[in-house]
Amino acid sequence: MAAGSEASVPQTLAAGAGGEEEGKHGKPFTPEKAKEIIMSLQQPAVFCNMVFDWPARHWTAEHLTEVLGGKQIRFRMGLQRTDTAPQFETTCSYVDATLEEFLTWNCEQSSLSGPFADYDHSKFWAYADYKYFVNLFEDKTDVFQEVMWSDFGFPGRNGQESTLWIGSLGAHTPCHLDSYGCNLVFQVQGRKIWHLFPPEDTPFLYPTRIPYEESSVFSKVNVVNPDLKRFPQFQKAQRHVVTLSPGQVLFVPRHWWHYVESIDPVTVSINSWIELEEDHLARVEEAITRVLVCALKTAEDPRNPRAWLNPTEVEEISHEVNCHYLNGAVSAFLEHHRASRETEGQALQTNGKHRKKEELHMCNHVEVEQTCSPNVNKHRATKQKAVDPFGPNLVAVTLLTEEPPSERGGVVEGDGKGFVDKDGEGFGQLHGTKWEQVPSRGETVSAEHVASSSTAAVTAALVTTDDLLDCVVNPQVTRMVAQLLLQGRNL
Ligand SMILES: O=C(O)CCC(=O)C(=O)O
Repeated sequence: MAAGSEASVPQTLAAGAGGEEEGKHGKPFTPEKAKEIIMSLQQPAVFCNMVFDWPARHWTAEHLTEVLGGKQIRFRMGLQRTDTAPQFETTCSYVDATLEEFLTWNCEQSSLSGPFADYDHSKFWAYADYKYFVNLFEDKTDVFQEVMWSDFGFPGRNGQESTLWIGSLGAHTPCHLDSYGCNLVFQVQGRKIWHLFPPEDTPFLYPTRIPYEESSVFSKVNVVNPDLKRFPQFQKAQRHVVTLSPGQVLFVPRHWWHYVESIDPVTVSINSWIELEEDHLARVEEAITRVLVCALKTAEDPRNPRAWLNPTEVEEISHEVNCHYLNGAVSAFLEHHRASRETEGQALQTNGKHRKKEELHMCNHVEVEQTCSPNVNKHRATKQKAVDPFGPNLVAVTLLTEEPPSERGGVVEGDGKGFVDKDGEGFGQLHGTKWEQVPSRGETVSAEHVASSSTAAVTAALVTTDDLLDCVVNPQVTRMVAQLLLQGRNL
C-alpha cells in the first residue's frame, strides 16, 4: 500500500501468506512476535489471519442471543443525524432489552411494541457498547475461553479481560483517547470504520473531561462533521482511517484518539486493553482528575451529577473516596518504582557493573514526564525502527491525505461519510465499571483497596487535599490553566 493513501486491508489472504514468523496452526505471527510488535509499534495496524481458529469468530448477534438467553442488556440510543456536536453518552437515551428484541427491531425496521417502540429505526441507532464479559456472562464463564489473546503473546488473557460491543448501523463512539494501556480489537461481525489521530494531535482535538468518565478523555470535536469555526486547529489533525472487517484485529497504540462507527446493519466486536508500564503514572493523573472534577461539579450542582457524569460511571464520587483512590494510585506508583529499582539493582549486581547512584533513583514528580516517559518512548521508537513488521498479515493504518471516494463501504477506506471539504462544510454524512469489576484497567489499585476506607494505606494518607491543592494552584499550573481558559475566546 502506498504511503499517504488510506488503509486498504486485504480480507482473503491465505493463512500464513508472507509471514516469516509463522506460528502454530499456520498463523502469520508467533505469540512472541505478535507481542513484540504490539509493545513496540507506534502506529495503528491491522493483524490478519490471526484469529481464524478462535471459537469467538462465530459470535454473531444471533449466536449471542442464544448464549445470553433472555438477559436484559442496556442499549445506548443515538440519533442517525450528524450535526457538529458530538453525541456524548450523557446526551443519549437508554433502553433495557434482550438481544432478541434488538434484532427484531433492527430487522423489521420498526417495533410497534416492546422496549424499542419509541424509537423509529430510520432515526435512531442502538448500541450495546462497552459490556464487560464478566458482567454479561456471569453464569457462563466457559465462554471466556473462546477469546484467546494468548495468540498475541498474552498468556491466560481471554474473555475475562475483554469487552463486547453490539451495534446497529450508525452506532458510534465519540472521539476519545483511553488513558490506560493499548488496545486489541477483534471484529467479529459486520464492519466498523475507525478514525484515528496520533497522541501528538491532542491540542488539535480540543480535549475535555466533561462528560467525566474515568480513563476516557473526550474530544469536543465531532470529527466526522467538525465545526471548524469553533475548532480551527482541528484542520491540523492527522486523520488515519481504516475499515475493520470480520476476522481482523486492530491494534490501537497508547493514547491514539479514535472515533468508531458501525457501517453494517449489525456489528459485533470484542476488545481488550493491554496494561502498560506507563499506566502507573496515568492512574495518578486520572485520580487527580477525578478528585477535581467531582469536587467542583458537585459543588456547582449537588443534585444532578448525571449532567456531567458519564452513565458508565457508577462508582462512588464522594471526595473522601476519591482521595482514597488518589492515595492508592500514588502508593502503587511508588511501590512499582521501588520494585523496578530493586530489579534494576539486582541486574546490575549480577552483571558486576557499577552505575551512578542517581541513575538508579526513582523518577520524582517532575522527572516523570521529562525523563521517564520519553525514555520509554525512545526505547519503543528504537525497537520500531529496527524491525519493519508490515506485510500482508500486518497492514499499517496510514494517514488519510486524499479526498475520500464517494462510495460507502468496500474494502478500501474512506467511504465519504462525514468528511469535511476544505471550506469546512460537511459532505455526505457520516466502559461494567472500571474500578470495581475490571482489575485490568485499574489493576494495582483495586476497588477494595480504594473503597475500604479504614485500611492502613488510607489512614496514613500520602496525599492530603491540601497537598493536591498546593500542586494544582501552583502559579505555573494556574498560568497554564489561565492560558487554556482564554484560548479560543474572543478577546
Ligand atoms: O467500537 C467502538 O465503538 C469503540 C471502541 C473503543 O473505543 C475502544 O475499543 O477503545
